[in-house]
Amino acid sequence: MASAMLSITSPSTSASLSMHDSHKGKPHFGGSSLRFSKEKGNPFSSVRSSGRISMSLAVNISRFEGIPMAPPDPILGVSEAFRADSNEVKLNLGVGAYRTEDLQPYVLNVVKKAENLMLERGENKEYLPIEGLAAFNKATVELLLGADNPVIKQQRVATVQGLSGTGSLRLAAALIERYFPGAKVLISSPTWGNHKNIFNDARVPWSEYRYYDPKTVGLDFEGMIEDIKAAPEGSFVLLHGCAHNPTGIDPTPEQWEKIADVIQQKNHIPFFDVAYQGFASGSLDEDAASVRLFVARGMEVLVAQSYSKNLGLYAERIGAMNVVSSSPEAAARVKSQLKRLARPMYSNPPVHGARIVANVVGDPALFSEWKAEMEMMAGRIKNVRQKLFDSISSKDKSGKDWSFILKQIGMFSYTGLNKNQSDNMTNKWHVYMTKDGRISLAGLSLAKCEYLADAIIDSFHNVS
Ligand code: PLA
Repeated sequence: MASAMLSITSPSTSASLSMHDSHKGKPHFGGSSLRFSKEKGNPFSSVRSSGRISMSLAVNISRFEGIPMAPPDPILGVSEAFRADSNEVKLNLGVGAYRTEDLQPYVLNVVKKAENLMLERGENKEYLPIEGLAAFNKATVELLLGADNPVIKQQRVATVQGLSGTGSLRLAAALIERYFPGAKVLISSPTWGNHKNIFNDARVPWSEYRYYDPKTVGLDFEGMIEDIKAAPEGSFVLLHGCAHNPTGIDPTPEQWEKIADVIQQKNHIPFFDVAYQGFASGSLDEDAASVRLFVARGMEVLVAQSYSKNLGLYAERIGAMNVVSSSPEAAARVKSQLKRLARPMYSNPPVHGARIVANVVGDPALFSEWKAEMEMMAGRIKNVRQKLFDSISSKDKSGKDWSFILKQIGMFSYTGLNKNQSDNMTNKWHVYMTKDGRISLAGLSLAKCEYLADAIIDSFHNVS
């Protein structure tokens, strides 16, 4: 609430007035309403002279009065609303965060083992170099491209540790803004909601290419190719490496080849967001096939990586930005600029998650244990996907085809529910989800599938 202290002095009077509401009872002097002088250093205190009355105005209205309330985040805001709901049946299918069958958060065993190793070694807490932990950077690029990929041996990849997927994308956006002024980033329609925020904040122009076809509940491949072709030469094309968020629909290997053809023809630069490697299919290699295909063609490629999902390191903020370049010299220059951009933003990245990744990937026993745990997580999601489909198909007598649920991959299902229907899911059924109709199957258990099926059927048929 605004409040202001007003003191008025004259040879004969001295008065003090306090205002607690900027709308009601606002005093007017000589017909002019209370205004703040912008010329003075402090815009909220002014001294005015009016005839023989001199007014000294000390106003303790907040300096942040002009800052409006921001809307809740469309994804993370869902978790806030979920926490505020006291109903026991509530279900959080908003954010993509893996839960066990008991709907509890899960810390991977390999992560605990890696942390024990770190304790035993008594690692210190010194600053990392700006580019991050060397052992992590080596491990992460090898995991992405395959350890024997020639571009690694030829030192053609600039890899810097980033603040998970988001921070890595943001760093690359800053590089684009600085060295490719005016270049556009093409993003899929729809895409992960934060992509637009990232490029907006970095002042990088973007436009959308067609991706999802609601009629087929599948990929609009023709539209995608047309839009990529029509974009100005040398645009960046943002692609989801696997498990497209939010649709769960990926191009086939043949389609990836055609996408690479057009991108090459148009001299575009592919920019991959790899947030789910190993989490979509259960195989690290299979989920990196799209990126490797582009790299094998000799193309220059940007790749942001995240370990939030595949190693469950959400809060550790560990990921990387990789720029595959056509020469080791170009890679060295790009890396130097990524470091230069990172230094004033966050100086250097956090060490804990980087050590976990380096320990897990660098130790053959832990590495194979990780792969088994990843398969287990991906498998649990596939099981609830199947059970949800079975439950909906047997309960819904309308004849609607729900088989799209089984065609989607990764942790999400794009249900096709509109905003009103999604609101009904939350308001009536206490199922928390994003308003675009996306549900995170990683937050669902087999036991809750029937309940969710009832909620979806009700929302779909009874709400328009
Ligand atoms: N890229 C994509 C495609 C993502 O889906 C996410 C996370 C990220 C990057 C970034 O994750 P990170 O910064 O933790 O590495 N998307 C989540 C979470 C899982 C979120 O919105 O932040 C989602 O629910 O969509």
